[in-house]
Amino acid sequence: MAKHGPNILLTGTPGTGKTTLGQELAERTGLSYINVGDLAKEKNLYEGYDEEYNCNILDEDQVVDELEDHMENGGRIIDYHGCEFFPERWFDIVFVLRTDNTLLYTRLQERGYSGKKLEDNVQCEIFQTILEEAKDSYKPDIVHELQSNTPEEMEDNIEKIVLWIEKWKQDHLS
Ligand code: DAT
Repeated sequence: MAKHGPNILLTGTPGTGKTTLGQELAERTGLSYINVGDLAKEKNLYEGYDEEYNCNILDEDQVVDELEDHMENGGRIIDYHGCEFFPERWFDIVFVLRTDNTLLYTRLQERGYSGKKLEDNVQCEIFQTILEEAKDSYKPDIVHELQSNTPEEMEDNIEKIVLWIEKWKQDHLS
């Protein structure tokens, strides 16, 4: 069955703006936005509990099973702070959001992160962990790094991706 739209992965360290970007893109293009963290919570897709970080451990296989039909239909925007466990074939394009360390630190503090959780997430950004993971998991020509420091950059990213989606639809659906 042909896809009715492209599948897009938005990834990056928590706090870089994936949710804001994904929801706005969905509103402007009609694609469906799926937040993997929320999906896991809603359907209880966990395989245990991490005592150190006080959070549930995602059951990656169950998440993949749950998303498979969505991805086959196409037109999905997936938001998650990791990317190596999704099948490579799912995505037409991958965006890795990046934020300056000091800005990110403040955003995550405002979200209520502190201590080790805050430090580890900022370090994840400093070491470009998710960018490297994306480059290792997908063809380099579909992985794009996006700066997400200011509202202007957010708007610029939205506009560029909306144009990319329109072009994809022209090339594949007409
Ligand atoms: P994520 O889904 O990656 O965790 P988010 O969309 O929830 O991130 O954004 C975290 C906070 O940062 C939220 O208050 C919105 C703000 N934010 C995100 N991207 C931004 C940007 N480019 N400029 C200014 N603020 C931004």
